[in-house]
Amino acid sequence: MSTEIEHAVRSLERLREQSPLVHNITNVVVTNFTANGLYALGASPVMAYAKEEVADMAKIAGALVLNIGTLTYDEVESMLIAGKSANEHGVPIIFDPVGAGATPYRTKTARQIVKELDIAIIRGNAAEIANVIGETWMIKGVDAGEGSGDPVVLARNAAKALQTTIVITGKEDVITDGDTTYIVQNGHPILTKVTGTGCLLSSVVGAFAAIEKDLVMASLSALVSYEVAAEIAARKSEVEGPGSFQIEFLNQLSKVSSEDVRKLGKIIKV
Ligand code: ATP
Ligand code: TZP
Ligand code: MG
Ligand code: MG
Repeated sequence: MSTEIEHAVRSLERLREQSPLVHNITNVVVTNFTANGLYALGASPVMAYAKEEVADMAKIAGALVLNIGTLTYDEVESMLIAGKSANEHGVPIIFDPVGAGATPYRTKTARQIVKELDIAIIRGNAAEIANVIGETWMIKGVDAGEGSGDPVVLARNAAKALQTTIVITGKEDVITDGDTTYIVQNGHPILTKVTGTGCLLSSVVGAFAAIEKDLVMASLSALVSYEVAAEIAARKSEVEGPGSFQIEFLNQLSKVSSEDVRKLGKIIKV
């Protein structure tokens, strides 16, 4: 796997050199954490929601991230306007279908977004991805519930059905465009105790997609860098729980090095 790890290392270095602008239309829970996480890693975040400006912001961004965590009618309208502008200007769209399957409105909206826009990458937990493509998988609010399916099969089905790159996260993560598939084995369980670690990851995937045209490799580079940073943060002796982890994780996103990624990155091609 050293070729892929070297690719991830180069992408991380390029991201820090280029500091791409990432336009986020995200939820009210994670807005500040997302902006700080993108800054820490080396990207430039902007949050812009007004329908009067989203088309203009999306077209100058390196990536557009749409996240339906606390969706409202007006926000969905802005997402569609921003998304159409991004598509017209060749800006990759990353979609996080937070809570798809939890309520009929979320499910309907997630399906509307993937139908009306050309989405580059969808990142979610297994339940969210299953519900976007009409498969059943239990979901509890915004958290993945127990599912009996195989995430690799689910991810490949979703990639083929939606013609996009799919990233399903959990204890292990699956990345696929339907043909090429990787599993990432990094991360730490404490990530599930801090809200927004999935949402921030979707925006980090956006930052990598802004500087890397191969969407599978962009996703792989994002996940390995992010999860190695999380592992290092979790190991620090002063991290006693989710509160200090959240702060230390931001520190480590800014510090995670090529050597760390080489030493700790764990990926498998399947
Ligand atoms: P959920 O709401 O179901 O937690 P999410 O959108 O918050 O979903 P996660 O699947 O929790 O997203 O993924 C966020 C990050 O946490 C990813 O980098 C993922 O690899 C990591 N992660 C999640 N669960 C674990 C785990 N048990 N062990 C290690 N890393 C994990
Ligand atoms: N409720 C609506 S959005 C949100 C919550 C708790 C944040 C979800 O963040 P993540 O990254 O999916 O855990
Ligand atoms: Mg979570
Ligand atoms: Mg989520």
